[in-house]
Amino acid sequence: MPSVRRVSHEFLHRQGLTTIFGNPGSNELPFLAGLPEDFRYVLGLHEGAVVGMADGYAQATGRPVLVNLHAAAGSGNAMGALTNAVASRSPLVVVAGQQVRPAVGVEANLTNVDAPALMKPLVGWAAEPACARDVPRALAQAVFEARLQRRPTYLSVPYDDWAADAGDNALAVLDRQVRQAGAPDAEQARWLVDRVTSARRPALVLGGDIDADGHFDAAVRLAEAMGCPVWAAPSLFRLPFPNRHPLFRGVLPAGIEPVRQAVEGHDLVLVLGAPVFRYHEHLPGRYLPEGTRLMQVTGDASAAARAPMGEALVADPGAVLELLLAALATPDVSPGAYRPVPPPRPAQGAGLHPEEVFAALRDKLPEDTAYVVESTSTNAAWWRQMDLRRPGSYYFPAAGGLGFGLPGAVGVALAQPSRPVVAVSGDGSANYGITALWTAARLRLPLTVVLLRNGTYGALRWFGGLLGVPDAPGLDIPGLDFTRIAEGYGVPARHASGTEELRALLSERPDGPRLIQVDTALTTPDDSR
Ligand code: TZD
Ligand code: CA
Repeated sequence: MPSVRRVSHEFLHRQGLTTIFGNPGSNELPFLAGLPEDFRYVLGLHEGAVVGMADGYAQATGRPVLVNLHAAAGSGNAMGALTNAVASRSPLVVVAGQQVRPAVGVEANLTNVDAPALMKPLVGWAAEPACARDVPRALAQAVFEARLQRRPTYLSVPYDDWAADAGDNALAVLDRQVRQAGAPDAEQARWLVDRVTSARRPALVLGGDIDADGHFDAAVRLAEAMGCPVWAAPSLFRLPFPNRHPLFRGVLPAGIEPVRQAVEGHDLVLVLGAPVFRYHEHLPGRYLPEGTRLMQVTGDASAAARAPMGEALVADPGAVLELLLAALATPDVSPGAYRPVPPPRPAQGAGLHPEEVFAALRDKLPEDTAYVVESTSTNAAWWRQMDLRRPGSYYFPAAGGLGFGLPGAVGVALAQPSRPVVAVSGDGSANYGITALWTAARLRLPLTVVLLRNGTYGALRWFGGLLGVPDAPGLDIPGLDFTRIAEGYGVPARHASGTEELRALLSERPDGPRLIQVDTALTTPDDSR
C-alpha cells in the first residue's frame, strides 16, 4: 500500500491543487518530501503574505488553493490575512504541520496545542485527523468543504503521519468528485420573477461574488433589461459592474442611514451576490425606507441567515441572473453613453493629488489591467478617475485587513500571466505585506507597484475627525523610502517627482516587477477633498 503522502499528493494532483503557497517549518517538511514534478511551490517570507498571495490566486482562478503553513506560530501569523479570505469567500485549503503524535500530549516544542481550535471561528472547517490513515480522506474533506462553503479550511497533520501506510481503503478517495448545483426550483423561480417584474422602480445592488463568479457581463445585461440603477454593495472587494456605465450609481456607502437614503423611492432592492450589508461606519437609522422591499440572492447561506431585514433566496446568483434575463424582454432603449471622466483635481501644497496619479494609470496602462488596491484615504479619488470595464479589474482587502495588497497582486499576477497587474498601495498598507516583493522578484512577475506616499495613515486621520478623536497618537509614518526597501527585496524602483515623470514611467513595459513611488497630498476617503 502506498504512503499517506503518496495518496495525498495524488489526490491534490487530481483535484488540480498543484500550486502550493507556503512558508515551511520542520513539522511541514515531511509533507513536502518527493513532491511530484508538476507541483509548484511559491515561497512567501511571512505567513500573512503567503495567505494574501493565495487569496489573490484563488480569487483570480476561482478554484481552491493549497496553503502550507507552520504550526501555531505560522498559522497565527496568517490570521489577519485569513479575515480577508473569509470575507472574499476564497476557498483556501490550509495544511499545517503538527508535532509527531507521541509528542503532542507533552506539548513538545512546536506542538500546535488544540490546533483546530486555534483557527476557529475564522475557518469554515478545521480538523486534525484521529489517525494517520484518515489523513487522505480528511485532506479531501478540507478541499471539498472549502469549495462547497467557499471559505478557508484548516487541516493539522502530525508529521509522522505522512510516511505511514495509507491502508486498504485509501485509494477510494482519489476518484471522489463533489459537485453542487444552485438553481432555484420552478416555484421559487416564478416567485422571484414575479417580485422583479411587478416592481415599479427596482434597484440592483451587486456584490463581489458577481465578479468572482464570472457574472460581470450578465449583470450588465440584467441591469439594462431592468433599466434600473445599479449600486455596488458596501465594503466592496471586487467590482461587479463597469464603473462608468450610465446605470451605475457607485459603491453604496457603508452605513445604515446612508444606505436607506440612497435607495429611497425604490419599491424593490434586489441584492445579488452580497451580504446585506457589510456596514462599516456606525451611522444608525432605519434599515430601509418605508415601502421598500429587499430581496437578497446569495450562495452564502450564512449571509442570508444573518441579514437583519428582507427576504432571501439561497441560490447561485449566476443561475438567478440567467433566469431573470430569460424572463425579461430585451430592452428597446439603449442605456446611453458611458459617463466621461472629470479632470483630475490638482493638489494643494506638496505632492500630487491622488486623482492625478489615478488619471495617469487610466491613461497609460492597458484597458485590461487588473488593479489590486490597498490605499484607504484615496477611495473617492479612485472611483472619480477610473474607468474599469472588464471583469476582474479590481481587488481590495475584503475584510479591510491590510497586508492583502502587495501579496494579493502577486497571486493575481501568478494566476493571470497574460494580464497586466498593478498594485496600488498606501505607504502605510505596504508594510503589512511588504515581503511579497521578494516573491515577485524571484518569480520575475511583470507586476507594477504604485506606492502613494503621504507620510501618514490618512484614512485614520479622517476617521479621527468622524469619531471625535482629533488628537490620536501613532498616525504619522515619516521617513519611509520604498525605493530602497524594494531594491533590497530585489525589485527595481523609481521615485516619480511629478505627473510627467509618472506618466513616462508608466509607459515603460518592463518584463519583471517594479515599484514606482510618488509623493501624494492627503485626501479623504469620501468626496470632500
Ligand atoms: N492593521 C491592519 C492589519 N488592518 C487595518 N485595517 C489597520 C491596521 C487599520 N488601518 C486602517 O483601517 S486604514 C489604515 C490603518 C493603519 C491606514 C492605511 O494607511 P495607508 O493609506 O498609507 O496605506 P492612506 O491612504 O494614507 O489612508
Ligand atoms: Ca498613507
